[in-house]
Order: sequence, then C-alpha cells, then structure tokens
Amino acid sequence: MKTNTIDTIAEKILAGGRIGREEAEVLWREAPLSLLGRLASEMKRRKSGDAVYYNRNFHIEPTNICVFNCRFCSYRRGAGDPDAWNHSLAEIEQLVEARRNSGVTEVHIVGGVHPDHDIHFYAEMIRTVKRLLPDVAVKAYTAIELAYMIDKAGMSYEEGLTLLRDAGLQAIPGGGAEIFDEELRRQICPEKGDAQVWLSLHRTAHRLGIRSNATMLYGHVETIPQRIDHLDRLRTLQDETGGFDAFIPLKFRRSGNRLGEGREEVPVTEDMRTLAMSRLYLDNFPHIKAYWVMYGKQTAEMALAFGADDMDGTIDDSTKIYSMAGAEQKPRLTVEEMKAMAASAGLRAVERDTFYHEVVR
Ligand code: V47
Repeated sequence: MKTNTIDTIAEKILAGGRIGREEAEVLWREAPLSLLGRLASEMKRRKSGDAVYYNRNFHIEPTNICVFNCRFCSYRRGAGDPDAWNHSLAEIEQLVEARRNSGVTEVHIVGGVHPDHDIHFYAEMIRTVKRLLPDVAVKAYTAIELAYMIDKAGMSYEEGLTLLRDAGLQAIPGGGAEIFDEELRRQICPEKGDAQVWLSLHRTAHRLGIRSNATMLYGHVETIPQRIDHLDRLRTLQDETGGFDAFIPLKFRRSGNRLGEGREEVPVTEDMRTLAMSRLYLDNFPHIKAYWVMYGKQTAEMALAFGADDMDGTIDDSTKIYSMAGAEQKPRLTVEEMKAMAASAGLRAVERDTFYHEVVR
C-alpha cells in the first residue's frame, strides 16, 4: 500500500503534476532517498539541463549589532560587546575598493539590524558600491532589515524599496524567512518581523521589478508539516508574482547559539531529503541553491545529485555569519574547484550573473 502511494506520487511528478501538502509529507517521511534523488535530479534536468550555476561574489556584513536576538543566531552582538563591529561608510568603501579588478559580478550585503542607522545610510552604502563597482550587481538587505529601516522612515514598502532601487538595489537575498509558522517563530525569533512582513516585502519588491531569493532555516525544532507549510507559502507567492530566482534551504548549525545547546545537527541524509523535497515542491522556482558555505564543500557537491542546480559563489572569505555558527571557517572556493565539483557530479559548471545570465569571459 505504502509503496503504491509513493509510486503514484512519483508518477504524478514525472508527468508534470503538482504535489500537495499530504503527498509531500508522505514522500518526505517514507520515500527511499535514492528515489528522491532520481526524481529531484529529473526535475532539475528539466529546468536547467546539465548546468550547475555559480557566480563570482563577495559579501559585506556592515554590522553584527542587532536589535533582535534570535535564538539560532551566533553572530549577533549587543552594542558595546568587544566582538561587535559596525563599519562606517568609509570602511565599506575600502572593502569595496579592494575588490576592484577582481572579476566579481555580485556583492551580497547583509548584517544585523542596527538601531541607529536609517534608510538613507543604507541607500548611501549602495551608492558607494555602485560608484566604485558600477558593473557589480547589488543584492542587499534581508526583508527583516528592509522592513525595519522602511518602517522607521515612516514609509510604505513601496516608497522605501523605490528609494533603494533608485540608489542601485537590484536584488534582495532570501534571509530572514526562517520558518514561517507563527507559533514556531515565537519560539525561535519572537521579536523580529513575521511571515506576513517577509512575504509582503518580497511581493512589493517583485512588483517593482526587484528580483529576490527565499530561504528556509531547517534542522532545529521545526516539524516536517511546518517545513511543507513554509514551502507552500513560497510556492503560492511565486505563482502570484514569479519574482523569485532561487530557493536556498539553510541547514541549522549549532555552534555559538542558544538554540543549538544540547541539540545535534541533522544528518546529511536529512539535508539531501530537504533539498530534493524543495526541488519537487517548488515546481515554479527556477533554481535551488546548495549554499556550500553552510553545508561544507563535500555536502554541497552531493547536493548536486539531489536537485540543486546552483552552488552560490566564490565568496573569498568575506562572510562570518556561518563560520561563527560552526560552518566553513575561511569560506573560499576557486572557479577551478567549482568546475571540479560540477564535473564530479556529471554536470557542467556555468558562471552566471545575479539574474542567471551566463557570463562569458
Ligand atoms: O536568515 C542564521 C541563517 C540567514 C544560522 O539569497 C543560520 O542568495 C544556519 O539568507 N545556522 C541569512 N543558518 C543568510 C541568507 C543567505 C545565504 C546565502 C545566500 C542567500 C541568497 C541568502 O542565515 C538567516 C538565517 O536563516 N542563519 N544563523 C545558523 N546558526
């Protein structure tokens, strides 16, 4: 009976059908890992053939001082803490200056929600980047950072995002989504913006022509139905706007945060199930990203056999958020390593820009 059900759902997927929450739960809990790998790889192949995308990027993390205190965060510090940092625009200018002539095509800017900065400071930061690196795409600020700065300015999301877009904001990263379920959010990040805030910020961005990504933080205290609910809310918004480029499942890393105390990280098999189920459920998302910084290089390579078609970028040791939670310590991948990882998965590495256009050098 069980096998029949799994086979029927698999056939539906292969015939191009869309699975619902209950079918997803059956697959997630009961389908053999090898079947999930085969189905997700087939769906990946239909979306992006034999390509695996990567880009040349770097991060700027302007501050780790944050008004919120999420239980999973290893990075946040209060103002006055010896490990806190808060870069001035002059310091950010130096960080950007150092990337001139490096071949990067994207800067990813994300940090804590600092109490003292306002939207004009963040707009000026974008202008600083664009002045020094006009051809580099600016993917900046999570929905949580954006909602905070826009609310503080007394603006609507449309007004705030228009101001930032006019300063040079081109895309929004997927952070801050965590798990949308309201009850669970009260347990892991009670203070910050809720699902409604996150979804409506991205909806407005899409309407203004700003592309974005979405994430899900999994492997802590959430249940499988809560993960599926999260994916379902994203799929519904994508049906409405079509503005998402990539979905990124983020594996919860346990070091240096309260949520991780006394808790193990989920096994790699669960990472693979989550990647595959994301590929199968989010049938309207063009790309699934295996964020190698969070997984580590070997797991990211394995992810390419479970529906992922993007590995994110070279990073060049420019992010601390994940290393502070126990992930890769000095995250850096060369283009040659990216190519070798794709080849070992039987795929072809394709350099992309932020909007998934192939970069030909
Ligand atoms: O929202 C925080 C996560 C996110 C931990 O859009 C943690 O291309 C695991 O959104 N263990 C921010 N995860 C990162 C992010 C991102 C990353 C890469 C690419 C893109 C993209 C976006 O990091 C947060 C939170 O969910 N996070 N702490 C932790 N201990």
